[in-house]
Amino acid sequence: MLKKFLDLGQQPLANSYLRKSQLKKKEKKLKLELLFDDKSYLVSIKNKIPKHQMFNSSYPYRSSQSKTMQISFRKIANEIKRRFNPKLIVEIGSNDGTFLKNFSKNKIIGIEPCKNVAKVTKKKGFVTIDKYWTKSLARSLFKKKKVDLIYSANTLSHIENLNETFTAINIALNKDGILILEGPALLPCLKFNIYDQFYCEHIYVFSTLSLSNILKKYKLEIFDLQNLDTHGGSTRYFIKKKNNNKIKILKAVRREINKEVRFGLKKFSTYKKFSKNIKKSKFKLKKLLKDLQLKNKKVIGYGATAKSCTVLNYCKIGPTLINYFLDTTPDKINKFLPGSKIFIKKYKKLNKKDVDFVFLGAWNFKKEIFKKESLFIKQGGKFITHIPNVKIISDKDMRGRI
Ligand code: DWN
Repeated sequence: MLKKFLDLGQQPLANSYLRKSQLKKKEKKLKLELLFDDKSYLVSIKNKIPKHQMFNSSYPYRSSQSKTMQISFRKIANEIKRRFNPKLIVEIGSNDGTFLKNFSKNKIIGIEPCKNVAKVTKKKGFVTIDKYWTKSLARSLFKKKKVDLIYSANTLSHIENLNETFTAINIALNKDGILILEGPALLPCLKFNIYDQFYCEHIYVFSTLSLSNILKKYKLEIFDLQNLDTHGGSTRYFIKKKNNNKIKILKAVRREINKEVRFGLKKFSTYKKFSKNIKKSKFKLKKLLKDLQLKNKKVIGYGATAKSCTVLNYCKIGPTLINYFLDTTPDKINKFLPGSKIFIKKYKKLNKKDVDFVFLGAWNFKKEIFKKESLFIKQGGKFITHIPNVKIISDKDMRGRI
């Protein structure tokens, strides 16, 4: 049975950044309500936006905009070569090629439906299919020549039709093939109050429990997994076909499921507790920003993320509390964040003479950001975060202890 545990209010489409000419226009919104299925343990959002309204030829997100992701993708690419030595790889959701660029062009095919992003890897000479991953696409590409390994990062959460996705994966993958899925993990979200992983694009946030239940239907099973720091806490799943007995299931899988059960991922009360924490977080963040405003402190945002769209609209934070955001992404600069209509400026190094406090919209990259902004920190500049709790980050925190 589906049980609602959190209502994050009316939310605009998280990656629909506004031009100045659009500020007066009505924005498309959805009521962002989180659901828990007490049978499959799957967490999802109730109201879904058609995929072509989100993933189209003006999609702004680029995975290459963070060194953390570049390093993470390079590491897994090297592990794949070492551990599996695949002849043919498919990446579902190849974005601007931060993962696929680690392979020779004749070994990998990118599937990227956002045409503006697919163009980036096509221009670099990589085979890139700018279509959604479907059964018919899998049949047309891989009916004869099967694939040794399918990799997909931060994509499965975005795809509503899981039946289509996994049926297509089974069509494409050869019998000893490996599927590697990674994405934001539910356990850290619940543990560290990461409510901003939920927005229109993230239809699901998976746990090992819920993903295992889904995979069973497609005769697939997890044989290994790794927990990653990326995106505030992700899990990377190594998956095989059930009838592939050449690979044994490692203890890490059972250990992770036990951890999730111990934390209470099977119990609705866990989600109700999370919901209470988020309501407190909303109150505290608004109060902190209002106090700083009363003291005439200058507060800006850093990283105009899809996640920050959820926070700003849930907490009703606008330009009077956060003056503007800095971001490195070309397609976001000189636009406005959806809903809050906070302006996004081209990134430039932080300096205490311009600003007193910086709200971390990209808190998931805080270590990378603190390294980049060491001068601002030395000048006494301060960062604000809401994860895991609302606070002004102290120097002690920034000395890598967080
Ligand atoms: O799942 C998704 C993840 C992978 O990326 C997509 N649905 C959409 C998107 O979510 P996000 O926007 O919350 O992702 P990021 O990777 O947390 O976004 C980081 C943002 O911060 C980018 O706009 C780039 C920017 N940034 C910056 O301006 N300076 C990032 C870093 C590290 C920096 O130093």
